[in-house]
Amino acid sequence: MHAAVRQGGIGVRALRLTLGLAAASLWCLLPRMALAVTFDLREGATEMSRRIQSLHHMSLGVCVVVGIIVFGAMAYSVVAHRRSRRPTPARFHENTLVEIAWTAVPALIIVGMAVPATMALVEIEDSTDADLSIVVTGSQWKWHYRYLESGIAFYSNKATPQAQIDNLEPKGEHYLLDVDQPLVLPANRKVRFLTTSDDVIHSWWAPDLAVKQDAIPGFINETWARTERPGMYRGQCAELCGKGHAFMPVVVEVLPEEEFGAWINGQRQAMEGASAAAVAARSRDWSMDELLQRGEKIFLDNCAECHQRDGSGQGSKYPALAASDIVNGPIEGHLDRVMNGKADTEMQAWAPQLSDLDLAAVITYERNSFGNDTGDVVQPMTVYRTR
Ligand SMILES: [Cu+2]
Repeated sequence: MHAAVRQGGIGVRALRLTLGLAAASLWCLLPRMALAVTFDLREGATEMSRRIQSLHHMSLGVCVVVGIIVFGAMAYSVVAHRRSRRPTPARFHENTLVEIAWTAVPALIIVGMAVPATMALVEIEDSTDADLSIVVTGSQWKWHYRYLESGIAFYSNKATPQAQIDNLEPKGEHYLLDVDQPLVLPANRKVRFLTTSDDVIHSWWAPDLAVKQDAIPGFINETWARTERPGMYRGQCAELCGKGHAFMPVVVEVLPEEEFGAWINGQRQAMEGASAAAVAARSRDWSMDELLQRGEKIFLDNCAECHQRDGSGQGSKYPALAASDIVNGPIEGHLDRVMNGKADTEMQAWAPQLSDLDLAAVITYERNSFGNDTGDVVQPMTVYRTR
């Protein structure tokens, strides 16, 4: 009798200690809650991104409550039933009620979490009734966007200057998260994304749009987003895709609907302007200086990442251009390599990506830089005829 009272007293003390510790740790954690917000899933700019965030909060809440109960019970049991207190343990087996409870309660919790999550997933997969469709193609290491309805298409290259990457300049605000031409979408419209790839597996990820879709060569994956708030949203490739993986940002600019219409018209005019400019570019001869100046920029934006700004390359995978046989050999061979790439290597075909003038400029630059001194001037017309 005496011993039972003593044991009961210790049990209550242990319980109080456990609860006290739990309360104290919660109290200590409170100031850190604000910090936790920065690590939270972001709210994003779509109804779906908010839904995903609240699903995450719900699941996290359930995990925290279950964790406190389970670890609290464990701590209590370890303290209250320690060997020094109960040298002779109780020996009982089976308790139907407890067994039903510990099966049924977790099952109910799982179903309670799975139902809303599955409903969200089904909706994410449903890209029917889209207002416009965009083919998103991953390409080492940039994204290409094609608007199916209007035919507008362009590459979206990283805009971070190579000098910032090489630590020659301080890093800008949107370091490696900036592109020359963002994907432009209308607000409040259901946009269907058809993702695929030119080479290896990439993943198009725009966190604020709650879209992360693998881009796989030979396959087309579908997803969609309806963005409510106009603005700039930034993301990146989310599937390790080679050396330039960190250098293919995703930037989405969401415009109010009427501005989007104007943007489409502007793009159409720009495409017409570009073909007129291409005709003008090849109808005259360009001087060495003009081509070198332009070529250096094209080289730094597109080639320096692999071949290095001084043309020294990086081992056999990214050959040096300085004293290279191809760069110093016949112009036709050099043109072929740059325009058509090399199979089974990361040297891609630049003919679809650069204009005649840009190709002429970069080839002229390579043939007359890094100690190469061919004296060759390659004209846009030569490139045009090679296409
Ligand atoms: Cu990647």
